[in-house]
Amino acid sequence: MSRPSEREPDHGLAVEEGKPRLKRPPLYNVILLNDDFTPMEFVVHVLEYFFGLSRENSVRVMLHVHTRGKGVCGCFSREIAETKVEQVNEYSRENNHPLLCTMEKV
Ligand code: TYC
Repeated sequence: MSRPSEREPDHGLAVEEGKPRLKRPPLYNVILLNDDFTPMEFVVHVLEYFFGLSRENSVRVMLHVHTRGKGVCGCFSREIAETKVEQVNEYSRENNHPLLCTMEKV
């Protein structure tokens, strides 16, 4: 509650301040999907180039996707996740690979 002051007299009214209702923006996992045709080396390169993963982590994520069907490349705000998905899908298309990237709310 704000206190009365000489500049802002309260005229005897007790006024409760509203709670600051700030919510953190939702986060999205960017997901890579497995397919039978994209070369493993291309997937590793995508993970290094677009997601800044080390070679070691890129190989780990690629093998996870290869064996489990899908895997998380990173976690971002909606706008950043959308941009990564578009960039990866466009890059894969340009290189004639069927690799697909998508996103899921965390
Ligand atoms: N399954 C692919 C192969 O055997 C490799 C691969 C891994 C493709 C991950 C896509 O997201 C992917 N060449």
